[in-house]
Amino acid sequence: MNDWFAHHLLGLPELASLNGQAVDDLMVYVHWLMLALLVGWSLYFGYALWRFNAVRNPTADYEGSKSPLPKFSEIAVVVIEAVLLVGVAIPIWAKNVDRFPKPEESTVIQIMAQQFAWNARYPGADGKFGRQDMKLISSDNVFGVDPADPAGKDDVQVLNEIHVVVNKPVLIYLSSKDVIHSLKLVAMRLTQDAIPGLRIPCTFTPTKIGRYQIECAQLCGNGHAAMSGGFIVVQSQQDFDDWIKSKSASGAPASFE
Ligand SMILES: [Cu+2]
Repeated sequence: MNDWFAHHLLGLPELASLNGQAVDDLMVYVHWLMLALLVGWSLYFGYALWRFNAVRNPTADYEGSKSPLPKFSEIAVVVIEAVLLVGVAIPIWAKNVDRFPKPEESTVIQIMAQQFAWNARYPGADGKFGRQDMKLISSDNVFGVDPADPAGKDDVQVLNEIHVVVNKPVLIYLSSKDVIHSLKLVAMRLTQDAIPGLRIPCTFTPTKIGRYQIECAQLCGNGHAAMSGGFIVVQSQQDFDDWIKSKSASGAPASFE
């Protein structure tokens, strides 16, 4: 019932992550409440038009309704809203900003937003990122990678096409090279600001193989719209391994002019 409501009536976009179900459920609950309020208020409006019209009430009644119903229905609405906020919304938020999957069990990616593209970096076969230093950051080394560190030799850097493995948690460390951007993955129900100087963890678990658009959710300059040229590609472990291999074999990291 909830799924039907979400996709046929509310028109929510395609859902492709495990964590996103709770977000959709919350949206459905809020809309059920709004629907109940709409119907309730409409019925009351119709009743008031009939009950208090001039024909039935030739002289005005200055005391109005004495029914306790309005007070109880208001209290009920406040209670339901409090439950939605404290019992549903805040726990979803708390879980998403506080509980992250173990790196060993995840696809770990560093994402560096910049005007106007998404750089992504993978640790490669050894599972370790090479040393990075802020002082080394330049236009063709956005992650400040130290070329002398052997752990970084097999790291893979890509631009605008970020591959992940289906049904495996993705652990992203998000940052920005220049201004505030925001990584928005609608199908994954994930939105996180990318802030220069901060490395912010965020996570989702993709559940459907496919190609999903990345959007920037902060107006970040005149090429802002171009940042929707980024994609998340969800694939099987085998396809992902082949892709990483082909990328690390190609040597020099992709860079953005
Ligand atoms: Cu942006």
